[in-house]
Amino acid sequence: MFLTACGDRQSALHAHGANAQKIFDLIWTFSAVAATVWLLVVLVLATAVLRGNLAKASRSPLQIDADQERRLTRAVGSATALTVVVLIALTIGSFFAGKSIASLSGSETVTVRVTGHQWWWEIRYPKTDSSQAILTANEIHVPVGESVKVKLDSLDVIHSFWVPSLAGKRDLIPGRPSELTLTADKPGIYRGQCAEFCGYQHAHMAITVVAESREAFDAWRSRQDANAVTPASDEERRGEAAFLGTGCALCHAIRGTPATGTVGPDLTHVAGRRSLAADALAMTPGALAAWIADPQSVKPGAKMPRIALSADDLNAVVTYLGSLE
Ligand code: HEC
Ligand SMILES: [Cu+2]
Repeated sequence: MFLTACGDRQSALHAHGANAQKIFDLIWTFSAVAATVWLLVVLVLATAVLRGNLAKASRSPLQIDADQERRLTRAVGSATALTVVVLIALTIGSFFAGKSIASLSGSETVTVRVTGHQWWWEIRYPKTDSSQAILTANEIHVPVGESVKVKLDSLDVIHSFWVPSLAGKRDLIPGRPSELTLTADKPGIYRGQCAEFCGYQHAHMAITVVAESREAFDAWRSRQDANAVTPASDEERRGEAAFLGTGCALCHAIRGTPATGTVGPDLTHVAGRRSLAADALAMTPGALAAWIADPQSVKPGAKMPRIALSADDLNAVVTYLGSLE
């Protein structure tokens, strides 16, 4: 297919959950109705052009035929009425699709809070009976087949949460929390994107949703529950010291260490994520080094400054962060 490059990781045309399916059905209804109307209009237009050419030969354009005028008025009147009926029908269809999406809420088994930042997503799972509250970034995990409540808020400007294969868009407006319900009906990795222009690095503000079995989700959650692993080698210890000593800790938290900054993503389990800096880079040691050495060349304007580290310190920090799974 000519759209294969788009894949189905991030596509409203590949719905993988009830919320997205309802929107997909609506897209098809609108497209089918619009295509039918367009075909009819083109047919009528073509007929009119052909018939007009024939009539021109036999009659003066100023000659008015009262009967024909009446017929034309009726035809145009009926077409206008039909247009209004179609518009009303589509409006009602879209209203009920919205209502049925809203009715998905109420049966959620998992809640996740998403806070928009320029240009990354803060992800928080509130405390449950078996687990403490957890804080992570840019990657949401959900158990497949279960309803998930996503609570949305922003701390700076307006962002929009959009994972097209799973749900419709929802804006994150500072001070005006909102929410949506989504279900992933197939295990997989779904990509989403900020869908409201939010500044320089808006295009590099992607989010990943990992839909996995209940067991895998619980295992992930209990890994997130744990504090960061303590450095096991000299290199990792050196990395931790450099991290704590050069200002990283002013902006980043690593649970279990004195680092408690909240300006940037929580790094307690950073190496367990699939990507870096809101999917700007894949999670590899090389990418981690490139990001820390010069975040501004990866995401110009990003709210993380370039911090001069010696090559050895940089390597040690990368080794240390790479151990935080
Ligand atoms: C002034 C605050 C600030 C300082 C200081 C800072 N960072 Fe960041 N950091 C950020 C912000 C903000 C982001 C998110 C950037 C984005 O994705 O747009 C970030 C992102 C990251 C990420 C990617 C996290 C993820 O989950 O994608 C890593 C790793 C990181 N910083 C490491 C460091 C290290 C190591 C240092 C010290 C050398 C450091 N940071 C210093 C603010 C800061
Ligand atoms: Cu945004």
